[in-house]
Amino acid sequence: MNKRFILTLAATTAAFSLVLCSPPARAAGKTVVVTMTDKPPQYHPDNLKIPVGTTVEWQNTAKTLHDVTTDADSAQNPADVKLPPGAKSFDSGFMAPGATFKYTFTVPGDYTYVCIPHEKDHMVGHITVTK
Ligand SMILES: [Cu+2]
Repeated sequence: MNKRFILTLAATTAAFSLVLCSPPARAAGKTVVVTMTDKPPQYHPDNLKIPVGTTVEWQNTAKTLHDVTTDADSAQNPADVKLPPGAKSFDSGFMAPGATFKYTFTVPGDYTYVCIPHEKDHMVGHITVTK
């Protein structure tokens, strides 16, 4: 085998690995970004309408901890979060500045999520997932 062949083989293998290792969500739907800020503590945008199969990536672009939860047991007020029937709750855990969290929405309906450290400051987001 000559050097050029080996390089071509390596490049082809790398390209195949990228294709094979991509999460299925990528292939199924788009990714929409929601950023998080400190002053005031908010999600941007705080209202989204997305088709089922879309992945939302939250990015903590702020300087303090934030999170994303639809878990009624974690919320200070369980009524602050909402899930459609059949959907499982999700929780990013505390996200340090620069951290990201992804979730792919597979169940249509209305979601309301909160940031636990800023729930009292009304750091709330809504997502409507359409069929
Ligand atoms: Cu927050």
